[in-house]
Amino acid sequence: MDLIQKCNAYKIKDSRGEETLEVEMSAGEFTVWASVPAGKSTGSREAISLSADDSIKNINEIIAPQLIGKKVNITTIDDFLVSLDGTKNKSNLGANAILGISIAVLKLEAKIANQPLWKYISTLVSQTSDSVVFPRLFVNVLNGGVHADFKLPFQEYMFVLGNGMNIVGPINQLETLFDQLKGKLKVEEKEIEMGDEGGFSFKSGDIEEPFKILSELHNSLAIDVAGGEFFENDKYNVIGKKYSTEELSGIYQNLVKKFPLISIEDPFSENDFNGFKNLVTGLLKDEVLVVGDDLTTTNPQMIEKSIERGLINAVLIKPNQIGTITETLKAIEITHQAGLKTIISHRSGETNDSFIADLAVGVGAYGLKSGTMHQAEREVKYDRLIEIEKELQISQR
Ligand code: 2PG
Ligand code: MG
Repeated sequence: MDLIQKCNAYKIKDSRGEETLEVEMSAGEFTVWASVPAGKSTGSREAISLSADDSIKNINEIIAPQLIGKKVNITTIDDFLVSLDGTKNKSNLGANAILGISIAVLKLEAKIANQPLWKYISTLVSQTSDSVVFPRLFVNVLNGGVHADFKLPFQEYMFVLGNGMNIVGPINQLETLFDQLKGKLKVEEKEIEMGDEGGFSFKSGDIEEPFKILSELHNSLAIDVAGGEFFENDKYNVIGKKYSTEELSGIYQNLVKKFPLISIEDPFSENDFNGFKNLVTGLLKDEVLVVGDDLTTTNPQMIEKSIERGLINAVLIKPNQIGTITETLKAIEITHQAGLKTIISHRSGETNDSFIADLAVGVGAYGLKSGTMHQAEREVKYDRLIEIEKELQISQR
């Protein structure tokens, strides 16, 4: 019952209408599905994803025939996939092919263990809390940068909701806030469009404007600057004006003073280590999260180095940046053991797989970044969180 009997990959479309892959895998009476998202603002140290066609071919012709008959075990299968690929960045088989298999194996293993996925994941990592913690929701409601043709300078403007205790409350609050935001943008007669992650986008040349709008509705905000996307010739080109690292740092300090901004992701380009370091140690101290994403790319070594050098105080976790669940969990463990926070994240091209919701609860992540409910691919993650809360209430009865 715990041997892989069937493994097959095929093409599906993601939230941007682009092709990606889904894996179907069976062992005994159980069948599971896993699909893989794709990013647009990617870090250069991310594992390499191949085209949907190539990665599907690699699964069906190379990986699957060697998996059939193997025991469902995430550690040994991830090790096997890494050595079968044989490269440092998974460019041979494709990080997307490898991740599809890895998530499917984990889901099967949880089924065989007769445990909800989040619960099973919780047994694979050391826990930072005795009770179940729900992630705070980091919800990108104003989309900019490469996700919305640079209408707004920074890539993501987020509401931060919840306090780790429950999930239905913050989700309801999000719905109300999103409606209020829509009303406000209408009153201000903004020409709105939807960005890649289901948030609004409008053209603005004023760095403070999005913060003014959002802070009138809610008192906890976060941004993902995706600083590497507008870094050219040692300068940051923010809506037509060029800033040095120090000048951009000054902008962040000012924003933190004026607005309830609690978290800044990728404030600088992925190799601007001094920028990160000065922001964390000298300027913002512990008041504000400085989150590594393109800087750290869910890579255990890069996370370790960034923590040692004091470049960050929180880490974004995206399984497809590294390619296996085992390495993803290692990245999370390293971060938590250093006393830093993790935020589990979707990608801008998402699928209907709700896996990251289970991952966030299972590892006790501080946050989950999953966009608005106005795209089905993102809504399923919130639906799954609500389901997990129910599962928990039932098990505590
Ligand atoms: C990010 C992500 C997700 P993308 O930069 O954090 O919001 O975007 O998937 O395009 O890299
Ligand atoms: Mg990011």
